[in-house]
Amino acid sequence: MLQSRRFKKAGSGFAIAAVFTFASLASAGAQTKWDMPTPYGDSNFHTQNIAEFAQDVSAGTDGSLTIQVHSAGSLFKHPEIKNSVRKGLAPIGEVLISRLSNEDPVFGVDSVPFMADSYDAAWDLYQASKPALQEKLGEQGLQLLYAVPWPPQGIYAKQDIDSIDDLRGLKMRAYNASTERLVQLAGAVPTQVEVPDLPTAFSTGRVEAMITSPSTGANSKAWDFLTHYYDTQAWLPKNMVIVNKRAFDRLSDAEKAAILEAAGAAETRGWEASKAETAAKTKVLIDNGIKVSAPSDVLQGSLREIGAAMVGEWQESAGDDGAAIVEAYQN
Ligand code: PCA
Repeated sequence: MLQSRRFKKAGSGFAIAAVFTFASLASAGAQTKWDMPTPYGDSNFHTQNIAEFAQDVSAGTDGSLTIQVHSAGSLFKHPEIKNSVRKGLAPIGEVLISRLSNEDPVFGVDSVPFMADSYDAAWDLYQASKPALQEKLGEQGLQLLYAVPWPPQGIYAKQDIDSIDDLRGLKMRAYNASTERLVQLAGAVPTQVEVPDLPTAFSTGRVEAMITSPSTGANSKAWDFLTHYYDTQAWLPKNMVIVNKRAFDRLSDAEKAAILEAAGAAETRGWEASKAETAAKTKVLIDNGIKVSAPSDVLQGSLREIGAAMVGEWQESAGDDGAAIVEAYQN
């Protein structure tokens, strides 16, 4: 159990109280330390936002609750983070929501190509899908604290991609079920690779192209192994911070309030940071020699066709939950 009540609540053991002075007893409040696994590296804006969130929690609880962030899959690898929080091995953690779409299509709604391809649309879709998201997490004893999108997703390659045919046969990196499906529908070959493993996967030839954000491209120094970026703005997948409900319920009311307040601030800050990140990291790509361009009309047309097919597939698999989300989104 990584979560530790380091010290028992003051007064819970009278033998200890007997040897403490009154003054030291008053300062010896309950101390809780939470370990927090996250999938992405320290230079990433999501991780930096989480570091600020952790500071806010510590400040807001006068240090009675501290969160230690374990980034880049160092405590639990990305595919294990959700279950580690569910089981209480870690009380809190971050995951890409759509990593969980194999469990339930509701988790994949933000990664269906072109369903919501701007920040405004992504926000509306988040609001429309939040009740279902909270419900699905709740069934697993998990609670949503906040969610923040990645910048819009585009295509990285080592050559010109003028039409979808140029992707045919390429070994393309995938990061969730929907990128895998998109790659398949484009006639390319998907391989799942976590962000911290990207440089190795490219340098050893396991993959030769990918779809991700300017953020992840810049953080992984894409210019070391890729040359082209096409700004297709296909979707904005979100990360979420989740907490184990039992761990949350054990907190004091003041600690609960502090964590919820810090989460609200992190969500607002994160959406703003993501928008700023899009332009900033696209510039980093350009400055390092990546050829950044808009996709050709034919390429974008084919991607939109694939997107439309995937919207259909998603709606079919998501059934009534999906229909409710789409209806709320359209209103
Ligand atoms: N970066 C993450 C998810 C989406 C993104 O922009 C990744 O590439 O895995």
